Amino acid sequence: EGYKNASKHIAVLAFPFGTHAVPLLNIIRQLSDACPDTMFSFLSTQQSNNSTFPKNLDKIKPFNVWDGLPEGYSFRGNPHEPVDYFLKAVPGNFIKAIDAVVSETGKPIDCLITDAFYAIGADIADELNIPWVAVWLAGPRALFLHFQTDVIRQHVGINSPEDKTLDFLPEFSGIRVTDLPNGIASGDIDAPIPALLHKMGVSLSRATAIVANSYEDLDNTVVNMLKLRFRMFLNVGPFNLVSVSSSTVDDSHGCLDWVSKHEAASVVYISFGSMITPPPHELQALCEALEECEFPFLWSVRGNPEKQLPQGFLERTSSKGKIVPWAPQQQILEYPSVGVFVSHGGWNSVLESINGGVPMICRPFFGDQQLNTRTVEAVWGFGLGLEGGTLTKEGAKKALKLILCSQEGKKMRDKIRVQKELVRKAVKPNGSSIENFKTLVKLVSNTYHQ
Ligand code: U2F
Repeated sequence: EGYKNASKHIAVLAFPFGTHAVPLLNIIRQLSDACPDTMFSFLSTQQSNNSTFPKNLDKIKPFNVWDGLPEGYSFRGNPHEPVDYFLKAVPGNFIKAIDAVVSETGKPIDCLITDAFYAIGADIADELNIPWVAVWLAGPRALFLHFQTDVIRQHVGINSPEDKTLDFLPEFSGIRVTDLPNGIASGDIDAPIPALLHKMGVSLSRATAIVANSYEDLDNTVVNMLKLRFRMFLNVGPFNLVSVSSSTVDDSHGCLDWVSKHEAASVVYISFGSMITPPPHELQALCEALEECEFPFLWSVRGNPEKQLPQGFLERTSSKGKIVPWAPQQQILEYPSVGVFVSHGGWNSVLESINGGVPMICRPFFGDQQLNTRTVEAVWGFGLGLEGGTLTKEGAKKALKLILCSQEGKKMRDKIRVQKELVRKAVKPNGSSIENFKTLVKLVSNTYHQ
């Protein structure tokens, strides 16, 4: 239907895990609003499409690709397992789905937009003779490191025992080899995700444009280094702020009412993102720290809190704490009562903390999270990592008290509020993210099928 009258057809390939598909769809919705004569086909797994698509969108149609899971597969708790299966099905599943979409709609594809993870986008776009726009959903610093993987390996080797810093890369002298995403210079570099990201780093210079979920003023020197190396590097983020049409707030657990009733900078907000639950002894340590410090807290817990948290904790802390299965995080962090965010250091969480002006305590687990943690702590100075990298009772108490009760914590708050002003400016009319978005719209609407 919509396809017949559309003058252009853009295919979007999403990565169906973590917080990738949601911000990608948000920026696509914004793009769709700006390009009303274009149809978008959004390709992801059925599970991802079911949870990502809020309702039937007029000009963005979901298409399901095979998830690669063996028949009868049941999830046993390791979040990496379905990812590895899925990556075995890529690119075959996408190529098949693109063919199906084209024959079903009768519309050839004029432009390919993919999660930057898919270097295969370069080949597909070459074959169809159309532009490839790669969307990088994390920070510029992580992207730069993936792009420089071979250089880093030449300097520090692979799995070398020394703890070197990356001082051979400008702007990275505060970053240690141990802060790198797994698989750049340590771990199993041939595992599916490291192999995918390595290939991405090598192929991104073939992209017509790279669109990043960040803004110009954050890590500006690194951003400028990326601009020099790529054909077009556009910071259009934070996508969740740039795309206003998509903000429907689900506050079914009354979190916003709860945070609104507390004093300025007094509440601890806790969330480890969409995929992670810390191990039991760390949950225990965090609970003990919260009980002893007596700060009010709001905690978004994946799974069953009765089972995961120490016995009696929920009852003992019921007057001080609120535990929910999912929270409107971005809005919560905008309340002045939130004083600190205990996080896993996921990129969206970093952006939302900046948008709220809330200093962070990070307990990273995988991917870019350790890099984000180190950057927050040592480069930007608006948050803390933990001694030894994990949650202990004393470590958590110390970090919470430092941020909520000390002069140093106040300095961190001042620093993150400077970024807060900058991010708000970036997404206002004439702001840098909005101007970059206009460039993207121009690029996408000038494409035609040759
Ligand atoms: C992966 O991200 P995650 O999903 O683990 O973590 P974030 O990037 O921080 O995104 C979490 C999002 O989920 C939202 C929250 C963020 O937008 O506001 N959320 C919520 O609304 N309510 C809740 O109760 C809990 C979370 C990966 F693990 C990271 O390392 C990457 O940086 C990231 C982007 O590539 O993807």
